[in-house]
Amino acid sequence: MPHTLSDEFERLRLQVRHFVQEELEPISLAVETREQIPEPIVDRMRQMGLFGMPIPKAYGGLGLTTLQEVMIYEEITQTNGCYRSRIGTSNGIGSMGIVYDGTVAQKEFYLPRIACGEWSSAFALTEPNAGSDASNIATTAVLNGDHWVLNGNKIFITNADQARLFTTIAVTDEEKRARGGVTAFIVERGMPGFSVGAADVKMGLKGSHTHELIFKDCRVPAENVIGGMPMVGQGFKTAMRVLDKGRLCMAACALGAAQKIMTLCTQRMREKRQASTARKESQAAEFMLADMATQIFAARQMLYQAAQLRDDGKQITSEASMAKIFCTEMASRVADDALQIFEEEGLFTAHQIEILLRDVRLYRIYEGTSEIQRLIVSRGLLKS
Ligand code: COS
Repeated sequence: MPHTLSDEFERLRLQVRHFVQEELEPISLAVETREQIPEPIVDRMRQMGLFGMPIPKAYGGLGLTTLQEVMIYEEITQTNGCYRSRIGTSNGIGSMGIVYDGTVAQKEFYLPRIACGEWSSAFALTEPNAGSDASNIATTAVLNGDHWVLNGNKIFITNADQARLFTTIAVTDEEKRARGGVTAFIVERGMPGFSVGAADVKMGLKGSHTHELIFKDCRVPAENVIGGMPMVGQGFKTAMRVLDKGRLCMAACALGAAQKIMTLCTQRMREKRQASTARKESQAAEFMLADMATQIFAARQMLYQAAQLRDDGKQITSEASMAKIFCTEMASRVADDALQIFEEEGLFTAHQIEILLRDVRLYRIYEGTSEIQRLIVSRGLLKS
């Protein structure tokens, strides 16, 4: 697979690796228990440009390719997964709709603010009756003069507490729905009729919060349709394209977490060997470790190739779904085996395995369940 990585990128990768080892990992347990990333750490991420990774350089971002971006996510997920979520939701699903389909004015206004981390963004699609079945959303937007009026509720919205901008998907034509009747809007915190509900109490990614969003006669200026008037009705496609790439990033997070788990298991088994406390089931643990390495190797090839295909301008809807299925399900198996290797001690938070086990489980649900990914892959096959 041809991929050349520039010296500039390698410097960034090394910088992120040191940042993870020296600044993120030492406080990752504290972040887990306090359920909060300290703001000075977020500032460091801003300084390093991490909030602008996939945003084009013309708008103040780093302009990374997809392959480079997934490689950086692999680095960042060598520690608590919530750090990635804080950055990746904003420069990923929260803002990519503007990168893909936004007007020049929208790009010029919003992207530099997002790229430098001054503004965070979030992606508002999921609703109580429209999780996997995204085209079933009930949030409506009705044009009234020079404003759209939005009504409805969104749930499980990651980073809603931090975000200033919400890429919000709403129905603008009940008849057409996913085929010409759904529109993507830029909703800003503070717009009349918009509010953020209480944080959800959830399993995993404790330092990354999800909330309900409430739109009650929320007035959004007409110019805040992503892509302007020509894009009214085209928001479902925008959302699906955003998710295509989001799924590659999710796969990268799972891969990074699996790598981290394998590193912890390797260290653990070396320590046991040195202390000669290895019990007779150690060969079983060795086999588990070998299976981890094999699956991680396969997952990495698959993800890198899917990312490279995207960088080559190919449609990667099926490949993104396959990579997400494989990487996230692999990470769950790896985490489960790691608990066996760590035995009782794996249950203790200090060893991190139980944190990682919970976190990677979420990746099989976030940005489309494994079942939805399988549906996308099989539909693609049957269609072609
Ligand atoms: N890129 C561009 N366009 C896409 C697309 C993609 N990846 N996927 C679908 N579309 C287009 C289709 O081509 C179709 O338009 P045309 O009729 O003009 O061709 C339109 O969107 C409707 O597509 P489809 O018929 O496939 O829609 P469905 O309602 O059957 O739903 C799935 C498709 C199941 C794939 C979608 O609902 C989905 O991804 N659900 C999961 C949502 C999700 O991941 N939620 C997680 C929370 S958000 S973080």
